[in-house]
Amino acid sequence: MVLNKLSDLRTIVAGGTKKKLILAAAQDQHSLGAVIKAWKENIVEPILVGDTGAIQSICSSSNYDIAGLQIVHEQDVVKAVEMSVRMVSSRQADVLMKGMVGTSTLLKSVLNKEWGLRTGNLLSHFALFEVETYHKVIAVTDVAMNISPDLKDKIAIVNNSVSCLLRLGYKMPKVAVLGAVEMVNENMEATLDAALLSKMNQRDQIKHCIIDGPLAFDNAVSLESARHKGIRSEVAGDTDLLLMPDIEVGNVLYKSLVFFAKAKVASIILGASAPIVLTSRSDSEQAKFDSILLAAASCK
Ligand code: COD
Repeated sequence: MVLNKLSDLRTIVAGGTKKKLILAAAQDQHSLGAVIKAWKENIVEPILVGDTGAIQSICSSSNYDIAGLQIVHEQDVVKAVEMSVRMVSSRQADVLMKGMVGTSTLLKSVLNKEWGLRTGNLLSHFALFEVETYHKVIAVTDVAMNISPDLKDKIAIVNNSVSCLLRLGYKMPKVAVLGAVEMVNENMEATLDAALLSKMNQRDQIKHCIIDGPLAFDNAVSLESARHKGIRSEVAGDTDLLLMPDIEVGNVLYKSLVFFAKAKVASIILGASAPIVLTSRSDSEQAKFDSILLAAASCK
């Protein structure tokens, strides 16, 4: 199975048990809006950790009905985040979500060696896009966490993403490793890594997916483009997952899809002991809601 729309994630969530989500430093308007919508639609059971007064004030001015919702009071943001991470780490909840707190504060807590959500795996960012000009949902990694991944990191990033796609119901996701060109160029490191990843996949060193690369963006998403260039590839034109060479390329693609192509997006951090919804302030309430849906669907 593949996802044709982000809303297909609802079917996966509906088939499982309801997941508990902790919103850390919950006094954030858009995050609260998305979490309450997900609660009302029976997608997650939320626990809000943060400044009760500020949470109630946002909810009353936005007409959010939170009667019956569990709130744990902690005014201090750093302490609220620590409390939230500890609750997820001790299995009191299945998903962690970032509220009114900086990304680095949250990640530092997540990476805490004593009580964080480390598993020994690399943590990586995973985004799903629904864009009108592509025939199915397309996953993109890593556009927000690992700055300049080396080959070892890229293997971990592919493994994180492929495991997530398998949990979402994919069988053999098709992975395109992007470069600026589709030929191996010894001066372009991304193409060398791409060729190595493809060969490792052929030799079963990276399993449960079909990897091809280097592919330029056009060959990855358009069979016609690939044919024009004489590329024979099982992945070209039917990619499920795009592996980015680095955060700059990835982040520009992310923002281009959202701002120019009006793509819908859902994103989470993978590789920790629980999925983390870590959307940015510029993400819409819909993107935060879809990210909650993705986190709930991707739980083991
Ligand atoms: N996975 C697992 N462990 C990690 C990871 C990771 N991806 N990154 C760091 N660690 C561990 C290290 O092993 C180490 O034990 C500890 O965390 C600290 O490592 P540092 O000093 O290399 O990490 P930091 O704190 O300097 O940086 C980690 C960040 C994730 C903050 C950094 O990689 C970063 O700034 N990424 C980009 C975030 C960003 O700006 N995104 C844009 C959003 S739109």
